[in-house]
Amino acid sequence: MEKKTCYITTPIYYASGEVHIGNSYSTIACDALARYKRLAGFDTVYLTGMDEHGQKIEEAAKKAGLEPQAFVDNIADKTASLWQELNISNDGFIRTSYDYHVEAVQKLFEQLLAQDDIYLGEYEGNYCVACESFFTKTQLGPDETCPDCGAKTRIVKEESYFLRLKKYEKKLLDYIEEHPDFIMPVTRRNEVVSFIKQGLEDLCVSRTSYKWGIQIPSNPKHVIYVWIDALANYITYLGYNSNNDANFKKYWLEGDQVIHVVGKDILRFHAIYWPIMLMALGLPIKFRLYAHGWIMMSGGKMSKSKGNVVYPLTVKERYGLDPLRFYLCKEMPTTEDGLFTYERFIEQYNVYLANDLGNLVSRSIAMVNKYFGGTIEKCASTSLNKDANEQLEKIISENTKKYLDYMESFQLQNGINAIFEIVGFANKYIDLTTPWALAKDEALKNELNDCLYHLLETLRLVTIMLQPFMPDTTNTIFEELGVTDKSFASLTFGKNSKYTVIEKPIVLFKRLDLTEEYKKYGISE
Ligand code: ME8
Repeated sequence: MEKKTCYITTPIYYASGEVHIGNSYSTIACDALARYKRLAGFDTVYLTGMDEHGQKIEEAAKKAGLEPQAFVDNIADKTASLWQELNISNDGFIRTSYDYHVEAVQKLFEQLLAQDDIYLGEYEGNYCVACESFFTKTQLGPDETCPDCGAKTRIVKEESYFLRLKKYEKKLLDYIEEHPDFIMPVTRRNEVVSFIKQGLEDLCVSRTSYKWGIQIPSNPKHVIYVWIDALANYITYLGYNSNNDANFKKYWLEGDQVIHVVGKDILRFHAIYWPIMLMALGLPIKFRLYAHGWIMMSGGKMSKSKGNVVYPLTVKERYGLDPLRFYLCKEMPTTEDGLFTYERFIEQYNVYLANDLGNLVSRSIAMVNKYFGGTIEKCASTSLNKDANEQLEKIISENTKKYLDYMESFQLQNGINAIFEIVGFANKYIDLTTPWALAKDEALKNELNDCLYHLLETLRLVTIMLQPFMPDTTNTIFEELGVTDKSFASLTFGKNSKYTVIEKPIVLFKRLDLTEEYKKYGISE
């Protein structure tokens, strides 16, 4: 049977800033989702990339004394290698300055123009002459002054192209109503619905005030508004409007799942402009949108001016990559913002990774070595351990199901919590069955075997489920357990009948001492 397809995308990152742990979240979270989907048997394509056009980038390049292309080349290289350092398993890395993307966007713009979904009109707004920029009413300072330089703005009219949003307002609302899972979580969906219900204005989709963008072929003094350009990446990458659109057919038109993951700040673009663009192009909307919250610092938003920016490689160098990936996925709830402080990071690291998981691995392996010379086989369940075994197996089967359900709907925090329900109980199982006491009585060899087999099976299942979050650590645990089948097909208790474990497991997570860390790094956040 052909595998089902799944196409997962992150937003494409602006080529003007640096990736900090806050905005690294979208990519790390999507990576966990993509790894999960592959394990769940989907033919998965995971796309990320760079959003390289627009005035902001043109200005940043000028400041750096570079041509815009050279400027973005540099940032794209750095970002792509950062994703490698963070073990991101993306299949594609699109850049909006790539020729194939530019050509495909030009074609779609001209199509929308020809069919009158885009029309030439006049943009009227508050303009700052010194800054050569338009500002919306909400951006303006007191007395309609420029928010950047403080000068008085004036009302200026400029020729511009507009995308008809109003025309599609009702159709979009109907679509949202008929597809309750289109925008998740529900709170974000409600935000979108109430925004649309206030009435949509046609969207200005061209600019003449800067050059670094995709030109409109039929009127080259205009460049295409950066969001039209950027949103289209999701289909141009697949070959839409090119002479090889096999992937577009396979993963979009005939695809089983298309998932866009975005931060809450760019919800509206993805939940309104993008589906309307697709409707106007006569394409199926196809995607499901998951909007996540933000990673905040204890003092609020991360920003250079506050001096509270934390970079992922700093955390990786100090504490390893997997703990960072784990922390971010575990800390971000489905509907709210998440928090990053070193204090909390260290606390979570100690509780979940060093204590709960790390100890379970090392204790279990040590006992198999000590009592069975490193090899253990499946045996019949014994009456002495009956209650504990039943409880453990019940917790495993309930939480495995929960994990699969949560992961399917991008609830990563809940997914991790389900795994750690199992880990937590497995540690308790050791106290309930007291293997060290069983070991004292040769007549209880079977009971001891039964207990340790239960522990190793539990660890195997936990490790399979943790793979999307901690790919390196889980590989190490698999090696230590001597397990080669890492697939979801083996995600059932009792599937593995024999273990030969490593003699000396490494310490996966060394306990951290907050005071020591303060001393070393002077961490203030
Ligand atoms: O928005 N916590 O790019 P971007 C969590 N180019 N997520 C955060 C965050 C934080 N503190 N700060 C930013 C763009 N993000 C556009 C996208 S797509 C067609 C064009 C998230 O580089 C943000 O919400 O500003 C987005 O999902 C991602 O980082 C990239 O943001």
